[in-house]
Formats: sequence, C-alpha cells, structure tokens
Amino acid sequence: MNAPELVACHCADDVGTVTLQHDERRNALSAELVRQLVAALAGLRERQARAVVLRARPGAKVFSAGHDVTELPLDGRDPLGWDDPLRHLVREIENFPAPVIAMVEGGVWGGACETVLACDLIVAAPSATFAVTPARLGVPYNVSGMLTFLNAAGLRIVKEMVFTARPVSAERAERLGLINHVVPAEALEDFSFELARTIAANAPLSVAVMKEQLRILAGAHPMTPQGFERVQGLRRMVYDSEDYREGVRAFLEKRPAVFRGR
Ligand code: YXS
Repeated sequence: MNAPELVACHCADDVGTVTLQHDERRNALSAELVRQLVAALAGLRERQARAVVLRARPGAKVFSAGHDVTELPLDGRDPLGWDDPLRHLVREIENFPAPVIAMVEGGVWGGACETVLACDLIVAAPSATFAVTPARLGVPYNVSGMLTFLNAAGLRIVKEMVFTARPVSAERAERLGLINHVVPAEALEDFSFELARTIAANAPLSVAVMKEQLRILAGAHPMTPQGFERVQGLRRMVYDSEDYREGVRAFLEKRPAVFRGR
C-alpha cells in the first residue's frame, strides 16, 4: 500500500509550490513527510524551478508542529544527528539552487522553526507564530541548527527564543528582522507568488550563485576541533539525561514535563 500523500507539489511558470498536507499530525516533520518533501524538491530541481514556495494548506492553524516527537530516539542516539530527517531537510533547502520562500500561516514549532528560518525568504500572515522548543522537551539542539538561528536573529533574541521556548508573533518577528514580510491573510498568496515570480524573472544562474555564496559565508564560523568535541560531549550528556526522556515521555503522555536537572 502506498504511503499517504503528505506533501503536494506543483510547478507553473518556473515557480514550484510545495504544500504540507498532513493536517491530522499538524504537519509534524516525520521521516515519511520529510522523504516526500525532499522528493518534491528533487523534482523541482529537475524542472529547474527558479523559485519555490513552501506552504501549509490555506488557513492552516499550524504550519508544522516540528520534529515528529514519536520518532525522537530514546536509546542513547543523538536526536539531531547528521542523518536525522530534520537535518537532511534543512540541508536540502539550503542547497536548493533557487530561493525557497516560506509562506506561513499558523504556528511554526521546534524543528519546523529552523526549517522555515533556513528558507531564503519568509512571508507570514498575522496568525503566524515562531517557537523554538528544545528546552520544552529537554532536547540538546545541534550546532548547525543553532547557527541557523544565529543567522536569523541577534544573539539576545535567539537566547530568549531558545531559553523560553515561547512563540514569537509574526508582527514581532518582522520587527526583529526574523522574517521578511507580514501581510494580511487574504493577501498572503498573491504577495508570496508575486515575490516568487519576480525572482523567477531574474537571471537564474546569478540568483543561484548568490544564494550559494551567502550559504557559504553564513556558515563560515570558526570552531576548533576541541570546541566541537566539547559541544558534542555536552549534548550527549543532555540526550542521555533523564530530563530528555521525561520531556519526550511527557509529550507522548500529554502531560506537563517535570524536569529535575539530571
Ligand atoms: O493525539 P493524536 O494522536 O491525535 O495526535 C495529536 C498530536 O500528538 C500530534 N502531534 C504530534 N505528533 C508528533 N510530533 C509532533 N511534534 C506533534 N505535534 C502534534 O498531532 C495530533 C494533533 O495534535 P494536537 O491535538 O496537539 O493539535 P492542536 O491543534 O491542539 O495543537 C497543535 C500544537 C502544534 C500546538 C500541538 O500539537 C503542539 O504543541 N505540538 C508540539 C509542538 C512542539 O513542541 N514541537 C517540537 C517537537 S520536537 C522538535 O521539533 C525538535 C526536536 S526541538 O524540540 O529540539 O526543536
């Protein structure tokens, strides 16, 4: 039996549209949904799409609930290792040879927040909110993920988002430069696709190379081997902790987590 279609993909006038449509799971970034998303991007790369709009269904209350918590490992493996679906998705967006525009309605949670911030442009309806949630679950976010946040907002804003795990409104996100535009919900599609068509009408090679230059420059942060190993050791202490297991279990049991700092 084929897997249900969790992602829809369409391309017209050199602009691709990828729609998340796993509403009953609030578009949680499960391995299967990410597989379909990555396949959609591969198809658009084949078709040489010159811009891509990534969206949920019109009127969505939740753009994406983030990493699929039921797939977070509790056997001592790094929950955000190189081959984790979320890491794979972020790299696919960053490496896609044309701008990806996140068109956001509703809540963006956890790993979905990083996914949206890894997009090249973000246009949001006033209903959009952005929450970075590792602290809510006891998850030790990974280094490249933290760099995605640091490239999207100033250090103090990143600290507030990761320490509180509280959603940031679209209005405040725009004011902080976290997103490009907030537009009324009824204008969101026209605005986003007009932006996409404007990009698609420009020289695709120039746009693609400038995107890649900016990716390389934005990722050019010195970190010594000792520094990286220290971070990985600290992260292992977290994902080996009782608090991490408690955070995941509490989510699955639909109850508040009780963290004891061990
Ligand atoms: O109870 P059923 O079986 O109907 O399933 C419910 C939820 O359990 C499920 N669901 C999820 N399943 C797996 N992973 C998720 N992230 C997830 N989120 C939701 O979807 C069904 C409907 O959810 P429900 O009833 O809660 O919907 P709602 O409309 O009342 O509330 C929507 C949300 C998004 C506010 C709520 O579902 C929620 O708070 N979800 C979790 C948001 C979150 O904390 N995401 C972070 C995931 S962990 C992650 O991304 C990274 C590892 S990290 O944390 O490091 O950033």
